[in-house]
Amino acid sequence: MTFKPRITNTEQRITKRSMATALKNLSEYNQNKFTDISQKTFGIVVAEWHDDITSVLCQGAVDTLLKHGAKKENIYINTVPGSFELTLGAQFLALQEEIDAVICIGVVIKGDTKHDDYINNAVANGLTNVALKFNKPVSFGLVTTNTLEQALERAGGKHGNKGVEAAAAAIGMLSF
Ligand code: RBF
Repeated sequence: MTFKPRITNTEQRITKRSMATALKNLSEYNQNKFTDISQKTFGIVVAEWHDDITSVLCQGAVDTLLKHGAKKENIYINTVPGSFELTLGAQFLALQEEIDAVICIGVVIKGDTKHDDYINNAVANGLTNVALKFNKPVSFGLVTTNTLEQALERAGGKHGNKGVEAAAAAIGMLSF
């Protein structure tokens, strides 16, 4: 069986798309190609470490899903102790047939030791594996910063809200 991809206007996508960058700080994304998500079900996994920040990221993700037509009753939010546990949390959700996409949210702040490297790499690899294993979008809303201030800037501050972008990425992949 051959798979014929739908051709999209790449140029338009590239010029219109602008996640937070040094030049453009607010969370923006190309919603032109978003599919109808009114019947889609989302699972959000949120780490409890730095929960004052992860809760803001989670709210950003939920608001974005609702803004684009998801139904409140089709959004499931689960917490895990820390970001390291996001991978298994994502797998638990991806296993559920009714869940169409998983959004993972955490904040890892660099400390005196290399814990952040281990956690961040494990989460990046782990979430990639879950997405490929279950053939479902699993988005990486992990804020990895050197300082608390930098994390706050990415949770509704001058660098936007990475929860918004994680939700937009999940919708974007459902629209693939
Ligand atoms: N979890 C986070 O989500 N963010 C952190 O910044 C974070 N820092 C940690 C620092 C150290 C030294 C350790 C041991 C754990 C940290 N965790 C953090 C928790 C980690 O993600 C996980 O929940 C625990 O290691 C238990 O598996």
